[in-house]
Amino acid sequence: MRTDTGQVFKLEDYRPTDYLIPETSLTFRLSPEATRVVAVLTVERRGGIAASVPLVLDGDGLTLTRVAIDGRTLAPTDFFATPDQLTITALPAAPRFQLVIETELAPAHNEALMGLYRSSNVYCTQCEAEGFRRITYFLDRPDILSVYTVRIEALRHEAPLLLSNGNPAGSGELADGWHYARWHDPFPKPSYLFALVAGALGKVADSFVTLSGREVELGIYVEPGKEGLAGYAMDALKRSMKWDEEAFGREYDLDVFNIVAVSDFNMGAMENKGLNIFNDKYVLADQETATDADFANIEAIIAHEYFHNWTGNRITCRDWFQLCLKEGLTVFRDHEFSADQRSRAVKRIAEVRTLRAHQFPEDQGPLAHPVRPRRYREINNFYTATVYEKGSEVVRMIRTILGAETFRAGLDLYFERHDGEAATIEDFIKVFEDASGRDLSQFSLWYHQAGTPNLTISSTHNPAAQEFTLEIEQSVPPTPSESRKRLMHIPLAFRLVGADGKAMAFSSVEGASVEDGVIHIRKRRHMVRFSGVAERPAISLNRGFSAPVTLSVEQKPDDQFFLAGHDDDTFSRWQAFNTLLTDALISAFRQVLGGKRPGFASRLTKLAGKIAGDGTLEPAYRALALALPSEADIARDIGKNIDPDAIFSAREALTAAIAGANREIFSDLYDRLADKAAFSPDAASAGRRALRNILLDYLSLLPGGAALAARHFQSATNMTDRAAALTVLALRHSGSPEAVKALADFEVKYATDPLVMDKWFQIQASVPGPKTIDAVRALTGHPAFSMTNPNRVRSLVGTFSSANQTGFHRTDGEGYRFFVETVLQVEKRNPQLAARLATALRSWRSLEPSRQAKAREALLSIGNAENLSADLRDIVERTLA
Ligand code: 0A1
Ligand code: ZN
Repeated sequence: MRTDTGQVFKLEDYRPTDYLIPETSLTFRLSPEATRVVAVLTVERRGGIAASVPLVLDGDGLTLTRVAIDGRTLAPTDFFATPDQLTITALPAAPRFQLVIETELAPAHNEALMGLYRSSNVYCTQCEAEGFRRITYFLDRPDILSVYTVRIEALRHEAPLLLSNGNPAGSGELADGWHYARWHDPFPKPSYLFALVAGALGKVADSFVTLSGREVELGIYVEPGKEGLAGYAMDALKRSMKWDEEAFGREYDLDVFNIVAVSDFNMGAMENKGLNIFNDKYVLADQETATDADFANIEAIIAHEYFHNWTGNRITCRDWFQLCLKEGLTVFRDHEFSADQRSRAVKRIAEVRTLRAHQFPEDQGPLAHPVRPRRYREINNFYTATVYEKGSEVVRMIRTILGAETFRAGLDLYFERHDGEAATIEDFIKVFEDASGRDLSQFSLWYHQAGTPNLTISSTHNPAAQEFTLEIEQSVPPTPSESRKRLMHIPLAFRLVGADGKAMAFSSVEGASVEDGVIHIRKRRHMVRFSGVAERPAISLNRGFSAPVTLSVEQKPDDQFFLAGHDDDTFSRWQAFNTLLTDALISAFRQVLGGKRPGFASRLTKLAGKIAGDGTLEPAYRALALALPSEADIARDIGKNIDPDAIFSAREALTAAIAGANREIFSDLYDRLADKAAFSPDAASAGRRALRNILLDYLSLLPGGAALAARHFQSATNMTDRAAALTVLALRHSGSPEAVKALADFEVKYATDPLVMDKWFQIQASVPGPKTIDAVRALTGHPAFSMTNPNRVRSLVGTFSSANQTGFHRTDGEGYRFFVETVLQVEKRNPQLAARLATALRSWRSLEPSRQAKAREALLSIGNAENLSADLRDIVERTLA
């Protein structure tokens, strides 16, 4: 484990290296305990650098067995090696030489899942961000682009399949049952994109003909026997390849494209050139084992990794501060893909919900950082919602400002100008400036400044003058180490809506630049005056969520109700209803704190019924509208002095009120939505299931609810319905005979399917209330649970600590004690996973004082543990700062 050195990496310290490595040839002789790696590097000294300047290579826990230059083994005095660095001082005078480095690894003991490791007897690698240095000494940074040739040797019976990046370049038999394969990747790439897989795997094969008529062989490799579960992933891959050609003119460039699913993986998936490695959760699916959400995730992640081939691989990042260059842009691309494959309106709402659930709390808490950070201690901790999701929103805003056509011209220029390079955010912004002739310098603050901007907006109407005025004020709250903020350029899409629900015209506007329905806010305060507005309009703001900001709007409830029923922008219509729900929940929370029973306006609860039954709206949209803001959403909007129990009661009360007010509509619709057709994972069918399942959630609160959910569970013909019913039983009817039976039946049925058991762990970890901690503790001893598998840990421990507000924040601090124990236990093997778990307490300062004190104590006790990894120390110290 890499312990913390306390070193802080700074953007301004970036310097190009003195040496380059244009060619890398690697030979692996694979064995679980002692794998030999021979790296033959062509090293080039840059012009102007003296031969006396040593070559300093990165390592991480390496065992060096030999170093040679130009065929001569170096003497111990010619170099200095530690497990974490190799410094060679005796270098040839010639500007180009061949360096051979031999190392020995024990993949079977690599539990951090970085570098070369074993997952269920399969050798695999993970090199982003700095895992390559756990394989060999190298200039392990993304601006060192090298052409790789790889030879893999293994015992044929142990590893019949040998894969690496690029195209196959030969294979054959060796003595004693060994065999080998060679791979060559003609595209220069950074070391973080290197990959190797070797083992016994099942294959699903297909092919794809590119726009220019080249045939690409496609392979998806899975655990033998699971080939039948890879069909959806293959279909998603082919659709992604086609879409990238049509939407962005990007064609695939190698002869093969392979995907391997492994069961031990720290993240979702990895875009290694020509050889994507996936967490098997995001490959394997059928109706029996995967939910509609799983299908949608698989489609999105397959697309995301594939799209990286251009945005990340062909054009990579100069340094890790530029991570959003590949991630923000690639998330934007996968969002667009899913929007085109599914429903754009529904997709946008789902994206915004995710952003608010994950990125807003990050931006509003101690871990806030700019989309392009300027410093880090541990880069693994910067694969964040800010870099990914906010990064994508920033790209979306560029498109909003430039218009779709100019945006596309800018991207074309980006591919043309920077193909084969390691680029920066400045390069990225420049192509859009050049393509549009606009100055994006103020806009670029979105990359450099942390925090979620807020817009305070009020309006006045002067009927005599036929003038409607919006007073808009922007503010960006202070964030760690950025107390003073500069004014941002915020593109705010809007519409004035008349009583007939249609857009109201205006004759002129002054006070801000307004183009194509977008107000460009650039100053602290704008008075935006619309002339020729006879009647007072309702105002639809931040349409389509044009900017990732919070709004404080003085809006009359009547207008909000009107927009919730009439806004023609589906996102804003959803938003209007969601705001009404949030406002009601916040006042209910206050009532609960004041010892009162919360009450709700009947026009609100009735509107829920109206939306549910509105056949003009897509079922998936209706399901999203009926999903109340989560407890965490409510806590975030309240902001301080959070009592999770009071939030829970308020939310329960509103759910019951909506169910009670709409009994007949809901139950009638629930019956009508029963699917009689054969299962299909398409968006429309999934939408109908989503609506029916949320109706079940409401109906389960009415008399006979547990029995209804039990019937739903038993008659389910797919995992979406089965898991939804189990959730309702476990969460709403915890401890009931129906819940106990369903949980037991599920466990028996899926005991040998780890990915399905994850759902079982997850559901039980979500049960609200003080007793859940005991169940979670007990489940850590379940035979299907393992502290070494990231998916298992996230399902049980991760769900409990980041998605169970009442259980985790139990008043006596027991949830936090469990959290400290498990984080420290996980950290010993897998620091990256532990650091992610530890972010569950990032919003500790918004808790009420007693919980806050206990949460702080928990963080301090992690911080005081000995030999803490760089990953965990970084998170804990920033959270406490
Ligand atoms: N680049 C991947 C994410 C990723 C990052 C780090 C990893 O290992 C520590 C693995 C994957 C993506 O964006 O999909
Ligand atoms: Zn990515």
